[in-house]
Amino acid sequence: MRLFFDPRQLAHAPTQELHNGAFVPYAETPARAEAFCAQLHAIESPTDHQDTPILRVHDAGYIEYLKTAHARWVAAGRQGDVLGYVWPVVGRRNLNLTRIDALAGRYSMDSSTPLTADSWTSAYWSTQCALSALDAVLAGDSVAVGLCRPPGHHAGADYLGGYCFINQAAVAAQAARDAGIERVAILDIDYHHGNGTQDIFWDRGDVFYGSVHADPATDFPFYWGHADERGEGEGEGATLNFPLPQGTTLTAFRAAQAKALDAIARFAPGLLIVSFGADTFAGDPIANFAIQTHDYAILASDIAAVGLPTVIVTEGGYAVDALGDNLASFLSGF
Ligand code: Q9C
Ligand code: ZN
Repeated sequence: MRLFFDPRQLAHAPTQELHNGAFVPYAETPARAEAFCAQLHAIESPTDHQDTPILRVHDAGYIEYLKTAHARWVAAGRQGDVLGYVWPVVGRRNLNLTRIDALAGRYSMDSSTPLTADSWTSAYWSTQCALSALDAVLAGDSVAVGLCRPPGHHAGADYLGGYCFINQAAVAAQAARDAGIERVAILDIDYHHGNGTQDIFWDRGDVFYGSVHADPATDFPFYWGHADERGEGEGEGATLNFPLPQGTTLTAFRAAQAKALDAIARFAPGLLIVSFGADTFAGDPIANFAIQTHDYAILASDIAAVGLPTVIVTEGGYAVDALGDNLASFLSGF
């Protein structure tokens, strides 16, 4: 199984995030990626696919913002990381404003995702890992892994959020479409709903999105991931959500994942992309499911049994000391 990681993914290191009204240490640390790599062998450097596949999914103005926001922040006399504080409420006009604070609201969906001078570089190489894993599978491997950090599934076409800047799963899915695969399915089993991935493919019938996650009535990102969200237009029925209550253990999670996998099998994709988050782990510091380390091998076996060529990208997982074991257990199921 080929695995891809680039040390430039470690550079992005915000110091703090706004959490429940106070600044706390940032949960999405470079140490997470070091924990992935410590357990795994023969990790390869990704191939550089440039910006082109990223711009197939993301808005050009948004990508320009990611590249320049920190320099604009410094030019405005600020210190520390870029963080917005005013958001355009749904329905406000899309004005062509240039002040950094206006842009920070325009291009984000939350206040938990500080942008540093290195965020673009780390997110860029995280994305190249997903694209390199896709290359391996397109060349005939049955499964390959992008060790993606920072993660991606909360990032939409024109917004960052939830520790995510570029949506690796979405970029890989679109690249697979562009390589001639007619239908692509994304299975998202991070603790949180992947609002960005859902938004990007909401009205498309060629990319299926199925997610098992904590009920957004109680958990981030709140405004996405409810069971009645099923896509629209040509995408109607190609989005499926399985929200679960806090405290969920393997049995209920596995049953929900089985429903998502049944729908994926019926969709008959040429490729499966798995957004894997280990924040469903019982010991996760910011989440509330109760999956155990050895459970991940069982969940992965169920996915592998569907028999689709599979690209795995990593999303969340914040119990750093257990993260390497949890990922290794998951990969062992393949
Ligand atoms: N008080 C991923 O797992 N922080 N993102 C919420 C709640 C955002 C998690 C703060 C959690 C995002 C990829
Ligand atoms: Zn998550």
